[in-house]
Amino acid sequence: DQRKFFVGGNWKMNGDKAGIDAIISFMKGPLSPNTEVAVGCPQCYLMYTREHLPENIGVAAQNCYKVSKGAFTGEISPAMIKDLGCKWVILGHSERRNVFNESDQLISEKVGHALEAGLKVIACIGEKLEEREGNRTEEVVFAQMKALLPNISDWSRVVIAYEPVWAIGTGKTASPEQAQDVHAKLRQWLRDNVNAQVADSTRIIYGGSVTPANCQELAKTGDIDGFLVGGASLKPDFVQIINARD
Ligand code: G2H
Repeated sequence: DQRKFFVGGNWKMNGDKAGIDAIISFMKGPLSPNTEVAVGCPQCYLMYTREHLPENIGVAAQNCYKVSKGAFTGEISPAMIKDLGCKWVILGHSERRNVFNESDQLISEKVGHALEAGLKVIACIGEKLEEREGNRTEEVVFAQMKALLPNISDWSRVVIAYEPVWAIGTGKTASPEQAQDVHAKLRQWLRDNVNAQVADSTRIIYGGSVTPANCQELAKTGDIDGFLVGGASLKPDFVQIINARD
């Protein structure tokens, strides 16, 4: 399989040092060697987490800005993330898009700069409930992909996370059929708009209320190459999700 199963955690704005210690202790439990793992942690804990987590688990920032330094109060750059020894950044999460009004254009520029600076990127896309109900899912996710395209210089360092907004933190997971359907369309989109090699090798992971109870069925479909896990990544459940394919 040219796409190694990838499971990302997204702690969002949760945790403190004691909580991170607890997560680190269950992350030492046996993890499938067939899964690549990274955890997205709040920026103030990036260094602490990187220093304490086993080396084979990646650490991701949950956001960054589109330039390397300067007068941008409150922002952090990919160069800073790298300087702490972290290799990943999550960009375009629906909470960044919808709570903080980040546009397709800004997210695309952030992805471009993060890649140029040498980070690997988990780029998130996904439709809202009213868009799905209006049969606009394809149109929305294709537009999000199109916006990213001009700034992606190296697809081998990009993981696409498809996260239907109506499934995020709601306990409503997309069914394996619903998720697989969108993942297959995204892969076809890559084939048509980039090339066959990128379509075949790019991991497209699913996010939105993934739990130990639903991860195995989702992981069996042909085009779901892993997960981005929010709530469940704070609990030992995360290990079961990492091991979903075993
Ligand atoms: C979607 C997901 C992680 P949760 O945001 O990115 O969160 O698993 O809590 O729905």
